[in-house]
Amino acid sequence: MKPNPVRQALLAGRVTIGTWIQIGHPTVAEVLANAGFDWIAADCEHTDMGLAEFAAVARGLHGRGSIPLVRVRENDTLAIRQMLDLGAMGVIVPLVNTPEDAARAVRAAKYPPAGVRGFAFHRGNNWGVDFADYAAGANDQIAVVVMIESKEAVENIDAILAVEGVDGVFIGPYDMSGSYGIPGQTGDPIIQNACARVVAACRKAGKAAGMHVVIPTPEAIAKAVADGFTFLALGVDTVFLDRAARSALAVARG
Ligand code: 3PY
Ligand code: MG
Repeated sequence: MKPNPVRQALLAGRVTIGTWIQIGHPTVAEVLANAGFDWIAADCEHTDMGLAEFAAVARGLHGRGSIPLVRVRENDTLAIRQMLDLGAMGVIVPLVNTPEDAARAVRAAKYPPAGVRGFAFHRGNNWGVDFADYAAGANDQIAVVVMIESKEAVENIDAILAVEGVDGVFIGPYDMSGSYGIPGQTGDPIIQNACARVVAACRKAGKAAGMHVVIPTPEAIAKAVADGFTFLALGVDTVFLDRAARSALAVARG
């Protein structure tokens, strides 16, 4: 099984730059992969994307150099297993608030004895052609990233990072702001301090800190890098489309 450069970078503290897909169509995957992102995450938590749509996205990414990741629907054994079987090289698991939540996500993503993933012929192992190679390598190559997006998760950050198999965390700034009672106010010092606490804990644990720069202005990107995040998601397909369309229209109307 080929090494997964995203997992290697997560554990080595190297920066990777990805983006986020909400439109579950392979054309979107092709266009964004051609742009050169290191990884592309399909968002199955907040969209209508299901198994068939993710498979189509993964086919769009195939051979274009962007590693397919999935933000799974929820921290559920089957939700994680099926996406890995469809060829995801890593999962981003939402709303992980405790070390028990983190351990559940890791167990779902790993083959026995480390976890409870079931063996089968599937897209990830080339429909069984690469069964032995994939079965031997998957636990070391599949990335498990847990989302820190609540006050409870911030308070448990050291224990969550101590769970073996957690390769890094990814902050969800919007949910986090909601859990602190200030929805959408991601720049508030309360959220900024929570983020700094998470980054410091990741550094200490030797694991990656990720951030979704949902609206990727040059200032927002520079801030995420300066804040010490190494696993960076820039934008969302829908946001790119919206901003580019509005800006062209504003020029034409003006
Ligand atoms: C959040 O901000 O809560 C997110 O999940 C962003 O991806
Ligand atoms: Mg969220």
